[in-house]
Amino acid sequence: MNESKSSQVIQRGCEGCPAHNAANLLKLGVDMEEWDFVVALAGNPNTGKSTVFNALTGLRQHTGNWPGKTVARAEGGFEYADRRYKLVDLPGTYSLLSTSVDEEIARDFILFGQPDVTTVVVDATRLERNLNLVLQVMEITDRVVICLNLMDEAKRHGLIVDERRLARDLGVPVVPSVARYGKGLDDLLQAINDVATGKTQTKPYKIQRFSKELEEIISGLSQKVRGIFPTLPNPRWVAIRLLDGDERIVEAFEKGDLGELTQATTESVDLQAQLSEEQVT
Ligand SMILES: Nc1nc2c(ncn2[C@@H]2O[C@H](COP(=O)(O)OP(=O)(O)O)[C@@H](O)[C@H]2O)c(=O)[nH]1
Ligand SMILES: [Mg+2]
Repeated sequence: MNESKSSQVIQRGCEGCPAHNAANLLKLGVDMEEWDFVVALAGNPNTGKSTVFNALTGLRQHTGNWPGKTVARAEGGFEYADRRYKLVDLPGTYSLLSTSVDEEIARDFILFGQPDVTTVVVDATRLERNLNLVLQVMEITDRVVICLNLMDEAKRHGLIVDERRLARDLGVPVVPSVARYGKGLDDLLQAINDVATGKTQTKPYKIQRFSKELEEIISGLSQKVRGIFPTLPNPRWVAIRLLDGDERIVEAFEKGDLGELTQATTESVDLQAQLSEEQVT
């Protein structure tokens, strides 16, 4: 796998400083007052996400709904290496392309909340299908840890997964686990802590590489997006979604949702109109 140079889109603050956006998280229903770091749990349905969540948080959890949605949310907390971690269970999804409310919730949380770590729980027996989501998450954030779960099932089926090779190819930590029996979860905590604190610097493989012409257009549009929304963590990703005609992102632009979530500059309205025209033509 080749690394795409042009896709280093997330800027880190100081090493070891939290990366999350506390103001956006509050709008997304997560109050970070009592916590040092926030970890999002993503994954396809039935990969053991809830099992991991329960194992890590024990009884320190509560459930509610996502703000403005009828989708249930579980959140909880744990402490590790003297740091207080908030863990948020995202809806189980196969993709982040926002074709459903679940996907929209998961995507908005990662995009706007900028969690310190996004842990993607994957099913080791269905790696190919699961990697689709992993690659999409890695387009939005660098701060990813893979929990390679159901390793007992993989073994039972005679599947050998080379987790070291996978970690090298993906450019992020991969931790094998059998969440049902609590196996591998200490290593998972360590990996999460290392990414949260900046001890591990990830270098996620980016799948999206385009022709020179298209790269130039993306780069120009990203700069405009950045100009309008200086605090947006990933203008390149937003530019690609705009060019792709992603309805949710286009709508967010038009309605100014993106602005609200990311503190747009005051002259944004005209440029927003200009941008949405540009992406249609
Ligand atoms: N064999 C095995 N089963 C697991 C493992 N992790 C979770 N499960 C089981 O897989 C099923 C789905 O787990 P759940 O946590 O609800 O998945 P979610 O849909 O991703 O939240 C449950 O019956 C779990 O007990 C594992 O590592 N090995
Ligand atoms: Mg679940």
